[in-house]
Amino acid sequence: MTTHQEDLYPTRLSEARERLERPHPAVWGSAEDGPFSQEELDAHEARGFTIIDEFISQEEVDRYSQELDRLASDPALESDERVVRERSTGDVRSIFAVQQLSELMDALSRDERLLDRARQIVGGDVYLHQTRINYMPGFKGTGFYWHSDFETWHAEDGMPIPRSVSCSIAMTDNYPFNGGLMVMPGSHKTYVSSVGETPADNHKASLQAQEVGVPTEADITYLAEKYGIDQFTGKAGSALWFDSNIMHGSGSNITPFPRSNIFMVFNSVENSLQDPYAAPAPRPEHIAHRDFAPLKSAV
Ligand code: 6CS
Ligand code: FE
Repeated sequence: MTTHQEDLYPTRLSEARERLERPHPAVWGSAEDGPFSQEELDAHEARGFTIIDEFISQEEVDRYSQELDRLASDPALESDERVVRERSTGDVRSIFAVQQLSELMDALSRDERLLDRARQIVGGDVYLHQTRINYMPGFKGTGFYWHSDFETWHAEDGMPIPRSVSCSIAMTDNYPFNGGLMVMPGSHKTYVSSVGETPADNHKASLQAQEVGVPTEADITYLAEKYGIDQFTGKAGSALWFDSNIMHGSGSNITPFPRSNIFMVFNSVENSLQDPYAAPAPRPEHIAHRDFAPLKSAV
């Protein structure tokens, strides 16, 4: 485990500090490096996210949805640490490290439609930092309070800088009313430190409901007034590519319509995890992968 040269993104502090204008870009590659055009890359740099409709086919949606159902009902995973359950119902909330549990998910993580875009955005080779299926079941699926993924990955996993990108593929239709993801377009350019130490084993609580590392209401108000709030809606099969530091969250889902997605995080091999910057110990491997070998395309 390597130690830190410097901490450009301090957080989990004993007292509040000024919001920080991010010194790093969101986009590290250029139009020649992959399928995104220069206009698309420029828009991603400005907004911090990119939506691609019909990213995968309906046939793939059907096939992956069956796989999600299989994983969620597999008795062998009943008490597996990769399965996170809803506090109120015990329903499956998320499953982590899905590429370890499913050949279909492993192949998807290496699909060139994902790898080429991830490499283009982070500039060069990538490895999987995290994969997750969020089930957001109907009626009682609970949401995710406002947060920056990078703030957690920096503090608890030791990710040095925000040089990683997430791809969230909708497995069900994302309506405005069934717990769809909200993002603040452009907020990835501002880094918000949080106050409060990270407790030991924080992930055991945070993956059900994050409380440590979330921004203050004043910070959320500032960002919402500065950047606005966009709601990601889209048909099953659409993809949301988003920067690791964009402020996002989702409401709970009381409708009958689940809002499930497959979530894959690609980190630059030049940004591999060090010691946590603000936690007593690194999170377990199934949440923050530490195999930094470049991800190879599925042949
Ligand atoms: O802690 C994490 O790594 C996870 N937490 C949230 C709410 N989003 C990113 C990631 O899946
Ligand atoms: Fe998140």
